[in-house]
Amino acid sequence: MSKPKFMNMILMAAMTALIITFPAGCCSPESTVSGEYTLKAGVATYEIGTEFQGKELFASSEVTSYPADGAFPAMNVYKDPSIEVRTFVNPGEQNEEVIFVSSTKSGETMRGIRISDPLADLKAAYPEVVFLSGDGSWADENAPVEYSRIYRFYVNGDGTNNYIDFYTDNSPERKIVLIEIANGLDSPREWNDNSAWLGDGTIKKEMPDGFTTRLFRENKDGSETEIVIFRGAAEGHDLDDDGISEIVCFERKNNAQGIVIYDKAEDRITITDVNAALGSAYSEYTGSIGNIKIEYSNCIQASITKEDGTIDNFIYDYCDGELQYLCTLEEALR
Ligand SMILES: [Ca+2]
Repeated sequence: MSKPKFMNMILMAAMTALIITFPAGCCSPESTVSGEYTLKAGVATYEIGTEFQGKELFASSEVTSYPADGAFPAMNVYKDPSIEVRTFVNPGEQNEEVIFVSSTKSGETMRGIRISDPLADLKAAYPEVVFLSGDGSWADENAPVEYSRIYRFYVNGDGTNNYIDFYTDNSPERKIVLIEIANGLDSPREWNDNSAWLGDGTIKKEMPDGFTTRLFRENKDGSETEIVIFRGAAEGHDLDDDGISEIVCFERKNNAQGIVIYDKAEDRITITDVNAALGSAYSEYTGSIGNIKIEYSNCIQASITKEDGTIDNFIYDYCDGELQYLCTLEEALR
């Protein structure tokens, strides 16, 4: 996924939500501004929520204007080789308010973090920073920046949804390749608190190359303990409906897929390898099957080869490391 598309998706989502939530003429939902949401770039300083002062700096650079749309104010996007700034043009006035600043070259935050700084320096300067995503962008010729991880910083209790995202590369030091500071509009901070798989906020997922999934534990001292690495993807699903997501891994082995479920029992991680447990050659999470009946859409399907070479497809319920037979796949389909 290329970077511009990704940000457009965020902005489009934000635009839609803003129209619903804020009445016309009100385009600055937060009332307080923290000096933390500031990027210094060369001689200029850009702070989220303040009036845009950089027009002359961008005079010879690319400026793209977007007209107002409903309650969503007009937007200008200023780009030069080292920085990008987006502004809202406040309705009824001609001043522009900074809502987004990013840099891949010369930007520096208020706590002195710059492009190329290693993750260790980021964590030292921003102890509050959290691992947001390890599903990066790789080797896409359209992507201006390739990154591996995103770490997010919020100022505690400042009443805004503003944030700073630090994108790192995949080198051992995890050097910062992009710093992005934005008005989060009305996307709540809680949206980013959805990764507590197994009810454990220290368990994280990343795909270091886009094909391989790595589950790891982020320790208090900033170090990481690897749980597993495998070819394939992982998703969180609450298979036993107790309000806590298990980790459903879609492992690719010998051109076949096997579901492996990570669960927690008495503070220990338990592992259920469906193909090994059932003797199946292929297994699938039923939520991935388009025409499954809703009552079977959070189960496991396994394909078991019989002695005569034909295949039986069965549906199983998962709970506490056990797979319980429910019905055939045929019966579970609409
Ligand atoms: Ca559960």
